[in-house]
Amino acid sequence: MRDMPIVHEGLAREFEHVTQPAERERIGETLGAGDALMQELAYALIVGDHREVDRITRQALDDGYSASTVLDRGLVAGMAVVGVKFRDNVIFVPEVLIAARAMKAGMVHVEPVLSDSGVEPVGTAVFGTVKGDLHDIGKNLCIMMLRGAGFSVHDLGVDTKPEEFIDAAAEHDADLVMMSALLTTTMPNMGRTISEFEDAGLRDEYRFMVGGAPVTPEFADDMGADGYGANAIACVDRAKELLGVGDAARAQGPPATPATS
Ligand code: B12
Repeated sequence: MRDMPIVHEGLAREFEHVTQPAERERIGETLGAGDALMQELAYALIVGDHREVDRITRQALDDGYSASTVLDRGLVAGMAVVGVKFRDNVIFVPEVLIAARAMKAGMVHVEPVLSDSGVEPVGTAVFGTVKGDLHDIGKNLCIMMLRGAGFSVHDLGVDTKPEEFIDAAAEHDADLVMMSALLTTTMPNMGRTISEFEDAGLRDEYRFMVGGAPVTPEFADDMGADGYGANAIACVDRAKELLGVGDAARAQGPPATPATS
């Protein structure tokens, strides 16, 4: 195991909560790859200081940091530590909500940079977090990246029922129906949604993509999805593959999300 240097004192203390060797290596590497400013950003996110996240993200983008660096080494890396602390009962829902609010304070500044692809839409997607599930950070990241790659994406929000996917896909004449789930209890709702399209005789009208931390490629296959992606980059790549869109439209994107549980 090899930890990279974490120079920010507060962040180093927070990192002590990450005790599993594989997680220490993966998350430590991402945090350590960030410079002092990125580590300050990750720390501000972990402690839920949305004003600091807002300030540092703006400063970083003004200073010429790429959106993907800010996302990967600051915001997403910080959220990985939050995920570990939550799972290990070091923090609870209120603290996670506060961290999520801080995440959004940063994403607001990253979004216009990622979404500004300047190309004609290469495809249309409807994208929602499935019924019963309120997690939307990963979905929002994927949407930013898809828009940055030239897709027109209609955000259906969270707790999206199968009939809402069906209605939105028809309304927007979508090519892709994209679903996110973060809970093992809501993952099956992705398969149920596909079944409802099937029952309505609409299965072959669209391509279905699924993702979210607990989703595996095998699970995606089993439920009859056409595509799966482990992170926002894979989401864009697979979406382009499914629609036969070339690499030319590819925009800059953040590296993979460090999984934390
Ligand atoms: C933030 C968070 C919350 C916040 C959500 C705020 C928000 N606006 O999203 C709040 C506090 C609301 C919350 C609530 C709960 N949560 Co929660 N939460 C998390 C946490 C810490 C981080 C999730 C996150 O944002 N990750 C960062 C993003 C960037 O990653 P991501 O979502 O995985 O997305 C990436 C990929 O998966 C992929 N992707 C995502 N979607 C899609 C879709 C497609 C099509 C593709 C291709 C790719 C793709 O690309 C994304 C970008 O790279 C996770 C821990 C974790 N490690 O996941 C727990 C976690 C998901 N939560 C958990 C739990 C238990 C809950 C609660 C039940 C807690 C409770 N007791 O009430 C509730 C459920 C509420 C509900 N009904 O949904 C558990 C789930 C356990 C399980 N096995 O099901 C986790 C794993 C924590 C844990 N280890 O215990 N949570």
